[in-house]
Amino acid sequence: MGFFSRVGKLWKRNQTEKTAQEAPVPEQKRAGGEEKPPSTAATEASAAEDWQNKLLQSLQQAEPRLSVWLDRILQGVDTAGEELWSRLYFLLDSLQVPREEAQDFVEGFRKWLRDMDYDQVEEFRSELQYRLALALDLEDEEDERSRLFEKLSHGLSKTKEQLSRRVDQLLSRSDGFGEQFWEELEEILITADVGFKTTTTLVDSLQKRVREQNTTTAEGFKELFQEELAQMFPASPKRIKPIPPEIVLMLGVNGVGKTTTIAKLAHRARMQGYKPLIAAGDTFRAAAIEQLEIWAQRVGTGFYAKSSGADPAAVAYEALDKARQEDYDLVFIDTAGRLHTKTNLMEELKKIKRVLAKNHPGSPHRSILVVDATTGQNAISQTKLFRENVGLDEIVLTKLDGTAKGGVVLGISLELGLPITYIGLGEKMEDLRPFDGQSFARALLD
Ligand SMILES: Nc1nc2c(ncn2[C@@H]2O[C@H](COP(=O)(O)OP(=O)(O)O)[C@@H](O)[C@H]2O)c(=O)[nH]1
Ligand SMILES: [Mg+2]
Repeated sequence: MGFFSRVGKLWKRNQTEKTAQEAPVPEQKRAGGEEKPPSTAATEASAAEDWQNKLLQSLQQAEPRLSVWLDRILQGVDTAGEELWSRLYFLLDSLQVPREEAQDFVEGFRKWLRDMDYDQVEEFRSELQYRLALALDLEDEEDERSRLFEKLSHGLSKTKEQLSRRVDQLLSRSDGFGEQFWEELEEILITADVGFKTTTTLVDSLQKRVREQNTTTAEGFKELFQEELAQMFPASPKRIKPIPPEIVLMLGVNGVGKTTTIAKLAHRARMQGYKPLIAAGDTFRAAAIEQLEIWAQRVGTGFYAKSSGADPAAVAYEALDKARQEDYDLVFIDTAGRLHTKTNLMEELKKIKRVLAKNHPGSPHRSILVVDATTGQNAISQTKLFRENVGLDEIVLTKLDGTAKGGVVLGISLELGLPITYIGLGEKMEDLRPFDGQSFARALLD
């Protein structure tokens, strides 16, 4: 589903038929956004008609793709303001988005711009496209996929330097695939934080495939390598839709990006048409509660907290209650991450799980561990610790941007067999994206 559920269909129809000419004509032409009073002067009205007709024509002739449409909408607009709102409304109207939903979308975006203090289109264009892609259910569209791939490729640049560039060098100076080659490959993988066990498994199966397929060229090897990497990632399991509210328990050590990841996931969910509630289960520090509340306001989701020092299990229980009473369909529960008092933390997390399961059988539906890629092999030991003590369903790997230790993705997947569902490629909302093993392998080795 999407923020604008009906639009996705219209879009996909346009996509398959490739008949932009069929783009619907807006029911009523609107001169401006909410705040603009209806113009009285006839000349003003006809000027408005004029730009709308031109824009509509331009949209109809454009390739039916989000980035292209956004280009047309933003042509000649450099800053946020009435002109931009009018055009956005016009686009949504042309896509037959019901007025109320369009208003909700535009108002939400304006609030975000105010919060973030953004004014120039160049500062927020990307976020606008991200929001539209989610709201229109178009994240799978080729444009968005290639935008993500670029981001991924860019984010992985240091890991690539550590891994693929060295593999390339090794290939260019090696003469065939002898003992020496495999030893050096092993060393490269281990230095890139792939981990000992994963490296051994990977090199073994590569060796076997090179022999079987009689690979002799560097290109041939790289192809095999990429294939082998891509198939190492466990698929994200298909999940049965839970009885609402769906409860997501967010786990992870302090500083890994847990709170900001909750904000990013809640933002995604909201843009996709869900109504999320964020619960402040990290009651250890007052600052953690405040930080989360600011995020909830920014993202425009519900928020539940008790005072600092409160029992986190009680927070979880009461948040569940609130979600039921107020029809939230998704609850993200933040938790503490102080690792130096390990046993207490694990007991605290287990208790949250027990209380949830007792009061909402089947919940928490997802226990997500957030791990920081820059910690390399530490990420693996943290994952093991949480899995053994609390149980895990998914991993979100943050801070892949700017680290050379991105090889840890492979270790987590192969050694622990846990699906990585999202990766963090930066601090912006749009920098958290679904993980896809194929793209990852391609971005890493291309
Ligand atoms: N570069 C980068 N920074 C991130 C990413 N995810 C989180 N951060 C930053 O990491 C810091 C700690 O995040 P926070 O959510 O407070 O961590 P928590 O202690 O686990 O709740 C913040 O400055 C975030 O902006 C990411 O994917 N990339
Ligand atoms: Mg936090």
